[in-house]
Amino acid sequence: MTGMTPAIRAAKLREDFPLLSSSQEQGPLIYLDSAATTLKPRCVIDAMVRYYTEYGGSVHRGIYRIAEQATAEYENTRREVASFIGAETTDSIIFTKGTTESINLVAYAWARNTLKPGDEILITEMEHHSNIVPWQMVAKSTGALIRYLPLNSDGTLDLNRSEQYFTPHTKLVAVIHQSNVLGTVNPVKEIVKLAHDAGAVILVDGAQRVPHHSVNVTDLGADFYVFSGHKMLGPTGVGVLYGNLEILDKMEPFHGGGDMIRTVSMNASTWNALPYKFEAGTPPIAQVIGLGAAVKYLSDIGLDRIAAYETQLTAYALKTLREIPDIEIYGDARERGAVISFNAGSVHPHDLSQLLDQDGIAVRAGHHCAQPIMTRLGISATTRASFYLYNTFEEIDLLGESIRKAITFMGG
Ligand code: 7TS
Repeated sequence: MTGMTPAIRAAKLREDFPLLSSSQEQGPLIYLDSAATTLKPRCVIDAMVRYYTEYGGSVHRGIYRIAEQATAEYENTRREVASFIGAETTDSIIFTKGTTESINLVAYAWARNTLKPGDEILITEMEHHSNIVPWQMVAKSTGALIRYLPLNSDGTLDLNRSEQYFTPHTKLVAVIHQSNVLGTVNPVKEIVKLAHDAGAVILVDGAQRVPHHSVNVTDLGADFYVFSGHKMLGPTGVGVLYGNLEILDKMEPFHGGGDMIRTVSMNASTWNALPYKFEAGTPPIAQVIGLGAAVKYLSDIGLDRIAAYETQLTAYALKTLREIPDIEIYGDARERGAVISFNAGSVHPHDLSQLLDQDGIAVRAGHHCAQPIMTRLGISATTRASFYLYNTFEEIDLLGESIRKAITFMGG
């Protein structure tokens, strides 16, 4: 065990998460898959139950008490989110279904209407599929080209020959803030400058960053910043698109329907103001309210304390795993998040994760929706352990023991 003093008391905090005290067949749940989705604290679940049981009306419509309360809580989350990420105005905060939908919104409503044959979309070799596939679809429909910023062998971005990648042809840069496979934290502020100096618009995928580290979108200066509620203690079905007001203002809507219009005649419609222009139809009200509770929970603890604790956990996990013979860990960036991808001897990641599950340990095995990284590493899959504020040093010890057991069981 470690002699370090954790910046937060995970043992106390764990009481807030019902799934951590539920009894599983294999004993207590050791949840090491927060990069996929996080567990939810009681306050988030309660906030959604309260909406459904006490004031479950629709938003922006009814002129009666419960609808007005629903609207107030929904819009309150928008304020909480804006302040959480340092946005200057709530008009720049658009609620979506998640990171994937936020990226698709930009792909459909901005890129498809803007890019021309020969324009370049610059992404990186470490993107999640949701920051690759929408651009491939845009490229197919507009004639734009996709280029990839390469990786160094330590899993960082190779920005040495940036002038070859950021050119007058570059119209859009889309980059992951923190890798969901390697843990690498990219120098996003520097990349925003490179993009803007080249005259390009830049989108940053913050799905793995916002839950773990304070982010200030105003300071970063990216034109679009996207993330998901369910990876930051909130419910599934809600995410955020932060956007530069000038660009959002010029963009056509993504979806047409109720709430996003100002007027509708038989022949034509005009659009509502921001952010409603991009929120067509009845939104995920309970989920947005749940996200508000998650943001409040994280803010009350403090992102700096969470980040400091995760740095300790990750260092301890790296040390624990490196002591196991035949372990290969992918990615060795100096600045990294609480996610570790590895392979253990000749044991297939799927077998390993099944064996770990027998000890109650939940990790993810596979390509983690980032196949280009796997290609770059020359492998087809990894096992991935990812950590969050509720994980403990003891759980990492148990992970280490369970991996050793699995390697022995599988004969190396
Ligand atoms: N971007 C990154 C960096 C991600 O890690 C993920 C999900 C997404 C986008 C997509 O988010 P969604 O909420 O729209 O699905 N990543 C993972 C993962 O690593 N394991 O499962 C999902």
